[in-house]
Amino acid sequence: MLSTTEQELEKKFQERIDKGESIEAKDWMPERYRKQLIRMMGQHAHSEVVGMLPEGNWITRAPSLRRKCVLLAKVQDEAGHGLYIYSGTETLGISREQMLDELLAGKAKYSSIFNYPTLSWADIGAIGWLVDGAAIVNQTVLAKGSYGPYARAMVRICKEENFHHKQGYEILATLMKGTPEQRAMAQDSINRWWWPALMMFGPSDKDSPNSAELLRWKVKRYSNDELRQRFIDRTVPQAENIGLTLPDPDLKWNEERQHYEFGTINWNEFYEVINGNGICNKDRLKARRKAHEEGAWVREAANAYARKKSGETIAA
Ligand code: FAQ
Repeated sequence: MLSTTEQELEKKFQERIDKGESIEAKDWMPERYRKQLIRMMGQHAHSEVVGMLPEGNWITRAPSLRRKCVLLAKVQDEAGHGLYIYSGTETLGISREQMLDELLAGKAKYSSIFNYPTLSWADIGAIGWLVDGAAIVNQTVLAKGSYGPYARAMVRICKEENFHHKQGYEILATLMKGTPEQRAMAQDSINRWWWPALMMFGPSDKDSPNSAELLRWKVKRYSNDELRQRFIDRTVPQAENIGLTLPDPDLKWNEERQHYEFGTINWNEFYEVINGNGICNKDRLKARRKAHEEGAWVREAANAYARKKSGETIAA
């Protein structure tokens, strides 16, 4: 039960949101708003970091020096995005250590998409084109969300994601101009990544328990289904341009709705993946735990250096 003062504060808070004001870290906010943001931003930060693993898998096998440099830079960008969003989440009163503990204990979610394996070089193209493409559709809107630190992080991140998207599309366009084997590799990759990319937008609106609250607080500005539709509408013509077939026989343009219709998503698969039973869930967590343990000395050294520096400042 909220006290009268809290009810009054919540009312004023909602008025600020409705007027389109940005909420900053030191502003009053309902506990639930804080919790929802910690959940969503934490999951987002974890996604960026775990998202380095499928692509990192191909750095040593990139087909040319140019491709290797570009992939290395992309993976490094994702690390930066993770750090940015962790910092943004810390403004809400949770520490990075707490967030990482939850991830490593298997309690915190990260995007379903990163539990699929990268089996061929074309998968690096598919991730850039489809996964970054979906992330851009989602994040361009999050950049207009109500929580200032998150929205501002999204502006910068989206700029980088645009490069990622283009490099993925370019990889696939190049393969599609290549030998029959290269074209088959690109098509096989899209056959595997298309449906999981659509699942990135979350469950359909009727099954999305968090959407109503997040939309009311303008953290989300569009629903999961609206953004999924936007992504499909943008992506189908891009596939046609380079001769790729999206693996959905029900995909067709609806002139009246001015949208593409599409087939049924396998929600059973989605829930299996987000509940830890996807193809790579266990491997991803194992890799993160190993990196965390092996990086302990770096954290210790950085902390010792920070202590030394702050001691010097106090002495001065
Ligand atoms: N995967 O009630 P809703 C990237 C969970 S970044 C896993 O609809 P909400 C960059 C959801 O958390 C990709 N779990 O939830 C990159 C909730 O569980 P909970 C990440 C999912 O929050 C590219 C439950 O299902 N982007 O790709 C997923 O309103 C290339 C019920 O769902 C973001 O995180 C999912 N796909 O809407 C990096 C963007 N969908 O917590 C490397 C920010 C839903 O109640 C390489 N997040 N769940 O136990 C969002 O926009 C939202 O959180 C949604 C979900 C849209 C993902």
